[in-house]
Amino acid sequence: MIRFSATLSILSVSLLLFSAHAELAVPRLNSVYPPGISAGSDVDVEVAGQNIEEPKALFFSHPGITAVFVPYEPPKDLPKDPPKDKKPPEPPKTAKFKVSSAKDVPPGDYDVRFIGKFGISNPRVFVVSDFAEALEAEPNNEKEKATKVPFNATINGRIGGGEDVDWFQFSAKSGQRVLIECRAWRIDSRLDGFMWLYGSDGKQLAMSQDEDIRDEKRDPFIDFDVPADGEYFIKLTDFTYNGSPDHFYRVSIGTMPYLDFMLPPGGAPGAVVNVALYGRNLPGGEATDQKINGRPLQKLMKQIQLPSEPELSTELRFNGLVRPWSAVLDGMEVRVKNDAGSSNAKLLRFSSLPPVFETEPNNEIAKAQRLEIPCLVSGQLTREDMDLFIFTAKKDEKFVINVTSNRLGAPADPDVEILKANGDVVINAQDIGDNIGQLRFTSNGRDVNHLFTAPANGDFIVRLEHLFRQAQGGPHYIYQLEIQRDAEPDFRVICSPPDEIRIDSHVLYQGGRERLDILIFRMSGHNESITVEARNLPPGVSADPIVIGKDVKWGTLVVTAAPDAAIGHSEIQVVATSEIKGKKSSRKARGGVIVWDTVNTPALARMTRNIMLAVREKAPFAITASPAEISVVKGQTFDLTVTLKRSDEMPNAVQINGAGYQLPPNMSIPVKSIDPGQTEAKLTIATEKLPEGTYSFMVNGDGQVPVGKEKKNMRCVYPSNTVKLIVQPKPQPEAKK
Ligand SMILES: [Ca+2]
Ligand SMILES: [Ca+2]
Ligand SMILES: [Ca+2]
Ligand SMILES: [Ca+2]
Repeated sequence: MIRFSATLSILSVSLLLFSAHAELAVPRLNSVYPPGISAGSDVDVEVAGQNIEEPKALFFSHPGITAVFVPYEPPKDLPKDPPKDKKPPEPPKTAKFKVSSAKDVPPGDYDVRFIGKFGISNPRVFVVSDFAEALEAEPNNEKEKATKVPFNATINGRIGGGEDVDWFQFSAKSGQRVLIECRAWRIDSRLDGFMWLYGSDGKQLAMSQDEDIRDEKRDPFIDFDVPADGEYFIKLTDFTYNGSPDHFYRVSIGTMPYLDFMLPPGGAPGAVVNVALYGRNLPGGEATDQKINGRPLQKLMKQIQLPSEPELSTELRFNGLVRPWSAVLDGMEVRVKNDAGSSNAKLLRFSSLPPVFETEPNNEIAKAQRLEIPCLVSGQLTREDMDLFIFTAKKDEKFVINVTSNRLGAPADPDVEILKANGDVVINAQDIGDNIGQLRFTSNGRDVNHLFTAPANGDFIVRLEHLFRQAQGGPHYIYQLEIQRDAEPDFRVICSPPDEIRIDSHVLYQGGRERLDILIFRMSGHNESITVEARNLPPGVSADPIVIGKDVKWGTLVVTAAPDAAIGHSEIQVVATSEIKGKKSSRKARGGVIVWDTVNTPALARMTRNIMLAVREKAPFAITASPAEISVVKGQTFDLTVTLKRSDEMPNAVQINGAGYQLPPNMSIPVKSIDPGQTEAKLTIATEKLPEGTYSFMVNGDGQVPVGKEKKNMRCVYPSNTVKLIVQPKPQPEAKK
């Protein structure tokens, strides 16, 4: 039961009403170690997770990365005398693969998924770099046993159990600006890193717990000027002294470039944009007086051509981390490269509004910057800064005021007030409360998107500041402020596996059905119905298009596999089409997944780089609802016949219900049981409370399936086919006076 309520209290109540989606075992990928590779090389990786029996392949989101399964061979040199005080650890369920990356794979984060007996897994990040790569070597818990690592390289390691500490030693030269960046939390690890830097004399030179990436405040970063030629030492551990194979990390050490932010952080599709990149070790970068945490920034101008193709300019192509609240943006990534290698990625956002830069001073009403609407202002919120803008409105004109800052990766918490010209506050705009995915893809955030209706003719002022401006702020607190009249409605779409609180993937059984859950961002008042269809489905798999009704933000596309559909996996496309100002427009769905399980708080989730579907053997049961298309006058009831097809191993009852997913507004599905020996149930459904319109819905089949040799019952919930329902208006009665 998904509800789009804004308050947490209702959210937690509604939680009691839905449970995790139940299905047969699907592979669950927890870690791939090492979690990265240098382009043009190969490496043996260890894959750990659950239900990873009979490994077949790894699938990467870039075709230049491939893997071959390496069958298990027992170690030849088992220790003869294991320590008596320690029990030997349970042998982990792991699989080995040899992974290769082609030379031309661009540096970035890619998705890797495991494929085995039970289908395809969730993704994990797999990084391709243009640095040398190395592995930590235990024991390295003391400075004296530090792993010696190359310079301008990335070290892959894990913080294991038992308060593991990892020490590294590297050589650096006087005058070098050395950046030490740990990436863990941002590449799906559980590590909350804590990092120190020491000279060879044991003197602590720097320490970092987490850097200014506000929502990803878990990965340490050290930037230091090498005082003298010599050996330097890094100590890394988990902040809470946790550890496990899931606490993997990558630490890069060297003079590679690092991008902090860029201005403007976007441009119009098809345009050539002159962007000022700010960062460290930038190739040809010039010094500036701007600093972050006391460290000076360089500036580098770069001309960037933005794509003009409509399909590209409504996509987000970014081989870095994208959390749910940023998944609505469109854009591309920007990196720079110096002799040591490539930088991190920053998002360059697409927007076709006329660009403007903020002009300081603009901290008071008398100095508010005059704006012509529509426009997109790029600006910065330094400490104690306030940015005021003034524009003219007519009574009842509607403006969308959209501030994008946190969603661009800036640490700001933008706060917006709209004032009258005399300074009286008209509106204090709220943070974006739109949560399209509830716990599984929690999309509300700190940025602001406000629909403002002018209460009178005259000038109005937007006052923008960082919520904690007294204590925080800086050049990297960048933002984009968009103001437009009658903004064009639009929508973006996320496709997610069905489980709402646990790691999950799209796995379908021959002769069975499964859900692809569709979550909708409706922007600038978009409320039209949306048709969603799947393309590039594997042979033998089909999906009827669904209609997501006006204003509805959630739908379920059902994929059905023929009994003889080929076992395998493929990348699929999910496309949503709707009207924007009377014109049909299509948007490709983006993938969204849970990174780690949750119980009753928002799951750590992220966008994926593709949507994958696997087919495997024989569904335990499947239900079919008929008729598949119904037209009814509002107020009438209609009948639905649900037929059940069981596999030979499945003799049990199946309950038919409408729980755990979004039904058309005010519709309810009566609960019925199809008992052992029976194959059919009849449902009568009322339409009195349904708004007129076209809807798609499905019913659930919920049954206990005997699994394995012991025939242990396992609860499985599978959807029926999609039923299309058209609710016609009631005939108008004679008007009564
Ligand atoms: Ca370690
Ligand atoms: Ca260690
Ligand atoms: Ca400013
Ligand atoms: Ca200002």
